[in-house]
Amino acid sequence: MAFQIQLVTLKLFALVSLAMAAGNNSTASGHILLSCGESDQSIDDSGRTWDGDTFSKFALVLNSTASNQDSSLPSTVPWMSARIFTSNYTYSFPVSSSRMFLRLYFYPAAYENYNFSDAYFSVTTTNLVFLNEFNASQTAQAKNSAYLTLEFSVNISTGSLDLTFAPSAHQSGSYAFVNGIEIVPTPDIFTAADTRFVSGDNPAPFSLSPDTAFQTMYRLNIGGPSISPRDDSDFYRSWDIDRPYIFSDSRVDFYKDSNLTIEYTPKVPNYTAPVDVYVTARMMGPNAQMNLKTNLTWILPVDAGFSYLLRFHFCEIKYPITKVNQRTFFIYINNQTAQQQMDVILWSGGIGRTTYRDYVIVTTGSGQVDMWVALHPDLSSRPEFVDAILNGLEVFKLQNYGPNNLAGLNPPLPQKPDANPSGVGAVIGGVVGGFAVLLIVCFSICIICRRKKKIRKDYGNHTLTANPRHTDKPSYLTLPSNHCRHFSFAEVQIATNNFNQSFLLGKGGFGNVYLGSIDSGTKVAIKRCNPMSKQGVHEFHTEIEMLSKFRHRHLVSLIGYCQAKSEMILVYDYMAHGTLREHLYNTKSLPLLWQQRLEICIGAARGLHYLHTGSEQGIIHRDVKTTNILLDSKLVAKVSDFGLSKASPDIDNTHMSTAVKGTFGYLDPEYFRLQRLTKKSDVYSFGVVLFEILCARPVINTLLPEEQVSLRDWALFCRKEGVLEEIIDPRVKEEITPESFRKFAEIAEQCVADRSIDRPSMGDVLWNLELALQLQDSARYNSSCAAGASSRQIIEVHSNKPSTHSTISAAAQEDIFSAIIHPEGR
Ligand SMILES: *[C@@H]1O[C@H](CO)[C@@H](O)[C@H](O)[C@H]1NC(C)=O
Ligand SMILES: *[C@@H]1O[C@H](CO)[C@@H](O)[C@H](O)[C@H]1NC(C)=O
Ligand SMILES: *[C@@H]1O[C@H](CO)[C@@H](O)[C@H](O)[C@H]1NC(C)=O
Ligand SMILES: *[C@@H]1O[C@H](CO)[C@@H](O)[C@H](O)[C@H]1NC(C)=O
Ligand SMILES: *[C@@H]1O[C@H](CO)[C@@H](O)[C@H](O)[C@H]1NC(C)=O
Ligand SMILES: *[C@@H]1O[C@H](CO)[C@@H](O)[C@H](O)[C@H]1NC(C)=O
Ligand SMILES: *[C@@H]1O[C@H](CO)[C@@H](O)[C@H](O)[C@H]1NC(C)=O
Ligand SMILES: *[C@@H]1O[C@H](CO)[C@@H](O)[C@H](O)[C@H]1NC(C)=O
Ligand SMILES: *[C@@H]1O[C@H](CO)[C@@H](O)[C@H](O)[C@H]1NC(C)=O
Ligand SMILES: *[C@@H]1O[C@H](CO)[C@@H](O)[C@H](O)[C@H]1NC(C)=O
Ligand SMILES: CC(=O)N[C@H]1CO[C@H](CO)[C@@H](O)[C@@H]1O
Repeated sequence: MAFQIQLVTLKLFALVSLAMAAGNNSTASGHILLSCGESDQSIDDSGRTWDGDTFSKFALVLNSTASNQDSSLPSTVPWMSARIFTSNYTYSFPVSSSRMFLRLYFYPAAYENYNFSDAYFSVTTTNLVFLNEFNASQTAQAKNSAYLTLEFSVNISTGSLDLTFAPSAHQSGSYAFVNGIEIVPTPDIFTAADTRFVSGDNPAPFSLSPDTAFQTMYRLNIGGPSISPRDDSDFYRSWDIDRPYIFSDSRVDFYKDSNLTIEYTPKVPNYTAPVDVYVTARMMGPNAQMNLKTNLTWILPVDAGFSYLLRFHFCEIKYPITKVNQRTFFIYINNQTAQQQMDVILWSGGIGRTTYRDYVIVTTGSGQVDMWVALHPDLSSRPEFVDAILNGLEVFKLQNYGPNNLAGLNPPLPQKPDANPSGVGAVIGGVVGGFAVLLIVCFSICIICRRKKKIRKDYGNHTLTANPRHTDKPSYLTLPSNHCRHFSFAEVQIATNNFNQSFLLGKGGFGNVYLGSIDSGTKVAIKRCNPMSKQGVHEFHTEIEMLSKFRHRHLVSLIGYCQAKSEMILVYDYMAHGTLREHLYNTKSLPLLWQQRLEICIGAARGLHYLHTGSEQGIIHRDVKTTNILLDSKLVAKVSDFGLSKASPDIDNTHMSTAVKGTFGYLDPEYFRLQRLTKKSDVYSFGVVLFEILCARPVINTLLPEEQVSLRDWALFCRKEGVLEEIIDPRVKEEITPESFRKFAEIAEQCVADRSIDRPSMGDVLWNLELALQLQDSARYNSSCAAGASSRQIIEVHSNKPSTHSTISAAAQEDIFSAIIHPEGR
């Protein structure tokens, strides 16, 4: 028997090679399209050519034709002919080592003497189960379809894909069948992406193993028509309509503005998804108040006990949304926050440009469960529009490890949901459930590593109550006006207990900053400008104008001002943790962890990126330094001090000549030399900030030997000599991973390049800092998983109640965290 199977395999190998040589040149590229049970080439209704696989002289396998043709079949090829297997049979496809789509086509019908109810089988490769005890007829019925195309993505490294069809051993008289097999080589379209693992409200970076196998569960062209394989010429994928899965009432579909062309960016190659996916989208609709009351929700049934990768495709396609912070929203998966402040423009770089985001989530239990995908406006950065958008969605099931498995249970039939589970099913369910627990344990360890619990109350109290102008929600529909709250001098006196010295937070050339309290208890920082200071009336007005125009989570918020007699007073949100510098050196505060430093850098970079891109012209801050990056009670970074800021001139003329202002040590030498100010001047200063954070020393220290006086020059020198590690802050040396360090040093170096054209944009800096954070996190994840799985306590918690782990770890995190952020109860 074994000998015979071997023989068949060899024979087919030759046959497929032959077909490849004889067929069209698409096959030469590795694309295999096989109509099973056919002897000759045939062409389907969309014009694709299928090779036959007939070699019927082997009694083991039978070719057969379906006895009836369902009217919904898209084509007779490959659906009407089938290969029937009454015992195990292996197709062996010669493939070049790569990732590939494997598509199996099934039309469950009666084939001559074979009754469809006896088709019950598994499909496996040497090390992976694709389908187990598979009932094609039941699966198709559950999908309310006459036929099925199952798509898998596998990374084959052995030069041959051996596909075994095995009739069930648990049911006598069962047989296996298949109508078509397709193999399409693909590049690595999964593991290169920046993937987040969703758990609780705290998504963590996640890396997929390059050999993980996937099954496509859904591929939806959101808000648009279905797209047939012919129209997705890269990989012949099918994109379905999303209408059957929409749960919400408020949803509108859109087609792109006619004067817009879709543009792929280097990070999103054009094979990621066809243009037709991006030209249409679904949004919530024009009614802001309605949108705040609802979620835009899709419900997608999936197999429980697996992890899923969800890929969200985005592209802004309607004017006037062209800038960051015009539309930001939450992405929820299974009622957990996968993404806050999703801003399509921020990720894509502009209207008409494509982008996507990947999230991984675990489902528990067995059988089928509903996956909930929802979008909701996120107002925390005060976007212009209260809405959300989605252009495409793909959901992939990830293989379980242990026994490598992708097979779920047969889905229940719609009419009688409790019909199926046989003894076999229950056993599989148990085993699958077991893997799920293992998976969760591994992930949860990773999550415990994350100290910081994201706190989402921000928009509830901070934004809405801190600024009385914004208490009624529809005002978010318009850009904030130029007005902001006016305080009388008496109000300010009361708030600061008449500028009581014990309320003094800090002093500077500009004047004093006091802690104040307004509106019965809201803490504010009150800056009383010294009329004699260099920061005169002009700076005072610039600051008010900038801060009332530009509002963002990572820019300090101006609550109001007071201008009376000779007084110029500004009232800001209180930043409980003061300036970033206070946490770096010459301080009694506990040192910030490396991860916190990265998060602060990312926050500040986001704020600056917003300044640079958030308006038509963009704004140059001109005084980026660690004392102008403030930290709130949750250590969220906020860029402050806009007194020197300038609108950058129009896009064609990207510099402006102006009297040099700024802070020594952070000052762009090119600006100094040429008197030309560009956004890259801010990038330079930010690069100096990055070195300051890394090394925790002043940017100019005249007490040091001459070559070390300037931090920037000294750091570049050390980097050139390959000894930068030696001058980094000893307090983070242990924690920082080599990969994260390398990335961070590389960004900082690029930022402080002599010539502005060699410096990256703030958007690139932001992107790379996120990568540095991910490199820090994933190293942690790897080491903890390797060290990990022994944590019994966690195993027990998870096997009972999967949802409790975030609470437990969060509590543990909170302890550590509050010890760090409340040194001697500032
Ligand atoms: C092969 O491709 C050519 C064009 O490249 C096409 O004209 C021809 O019909 C194809 N052959 C088959 C059998 O599909
Ligand atoms: C298999 O296919 C060939 C050609 O299509 C046909 O002649 C033959 O009768 C088929 N065999 C069976 C068992 O259906
Ligand atoms: C298929 O099997 C079912 C029961 O197993 C039977 O009722 C039905 O008549 C059979 N159909 C054919 C075409 O043999
Ligand atoms: C497969 O499902 C069909 C219902 O679609 C059912 O009639 C049949 O008995 C099932 N076969 C097996 C082997 O469970
Ligand atoms: C057929 O294949 C299945 C699954 O691959 C295996 O469990 C079974 O032992 C095989 N049967 C024979 C007779 O080789
Ligand atoms: C396939 O897996 C190997 C390791 O098993 C990996 O090196 C390679 O990059 C992977 N290829 C793709 C396209 O994912
Ligand atoms: C495209 O058309 C919209 C109005 O439909 C307009 O606001 C926008 O400025 C136009 N853009 C270009 C580049 O022509
Ligand atoms: C994708 O881009 C490549 C070059 O980058 C080009 O050759 C190819 O035709 C493009 N494909 C599509 C579908 O636009
Ligand atoms: C999400 O919440 C809704 C109710 O708000 C609930 O019906 C649904 O079951 C939840 N989904 C999941 C996957 O927990
Ligand atoms: C939207 O979904 C999230 C997550 O399930 C839920 O917390 C929130 O209450 C929902 N909001 C509305 C308005 O339904
Ligand atoms: C069937 C067919 O068109 N085959 C051609 C594929 O391409 C090679 C060269 O790349 C030709 O030699 C074949 O004739």
